[in-house]
Amino acid sequence: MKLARYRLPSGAAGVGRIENEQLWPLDLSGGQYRSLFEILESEDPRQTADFLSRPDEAMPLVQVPLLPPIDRQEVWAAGVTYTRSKVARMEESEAAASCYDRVYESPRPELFFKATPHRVAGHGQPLRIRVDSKWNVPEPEMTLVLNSRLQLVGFTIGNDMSSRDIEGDNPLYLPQAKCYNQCCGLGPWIALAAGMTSPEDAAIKMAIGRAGQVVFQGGTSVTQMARTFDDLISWLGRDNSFPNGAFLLTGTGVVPGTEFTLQPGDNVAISIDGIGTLVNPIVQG
Ligand code: DO4
Ligand code: MG
Repeated sequence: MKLARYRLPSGAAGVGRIENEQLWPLDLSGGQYRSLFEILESEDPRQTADFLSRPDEAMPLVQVPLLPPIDRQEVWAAGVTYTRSKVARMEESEAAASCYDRVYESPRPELFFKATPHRVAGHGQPLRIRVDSKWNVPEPEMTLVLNSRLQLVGFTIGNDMSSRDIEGDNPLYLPQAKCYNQCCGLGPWIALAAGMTSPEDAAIKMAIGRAGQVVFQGGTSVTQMARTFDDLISWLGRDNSFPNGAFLLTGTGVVPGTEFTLQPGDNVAISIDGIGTLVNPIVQG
């Protein structure tokens, strides 16, 4: 089952279930479940969403303004979990090359804080290139949806926008290369884990469009990831609590060549098997 957040005509946010290209609103007026967060916190989110579904009020999905599928959660990310990312980091930063080599091999993964909900863009909403950066890429990442008990309750698509020149200049600049306004794409919705085959072998594809042409396309598979979902979650939860739940991007296995940089006006489409396709236009300034 897939759950989306969307904009109601009143301007408030609603939660809906996606079925056959339609959105079935969930009734959040009963008091017990008033938000996506509360549904994800429930004992069985799929059963809860089923109970709240209003199929008689179904709307064609194309007419629904989707919002990012996040309301209160923190967003974290793992890095250097695929060989392709390790090689790309070593190319962009001579000074720190051995750090990336070591983190790829060591038991402790690289985990970093990525975003708060207001820095996240949903399907169709713009993602940003930092105004002080000249070398930027999108990173297509399988993203885990965790409740406050760090249970894996769903999956979504993440775009970990990255400023390669800032990070490459000095690894201590990583938080600035990664975390700024509209730095993270999430969506188009959450595929609930219950009843779904765990996407441990899902294909991840990315295409970047510019002026009607595809200027980059690439892909990978979650099978290429050097770590498991459970391992990343257990490191995230070490002496760290998430009262509002968390999203965890699991790292990129797709990095365009060093000559490529995103430009304002580009369109980034990321597809992951079993979840869907997240599309975002790119802006700067
Ligand atoms: O070490 C920098 C971040 C790497 C990253 O974001 C990734 O591998 O996806
Ligand atoms: Mg990344």
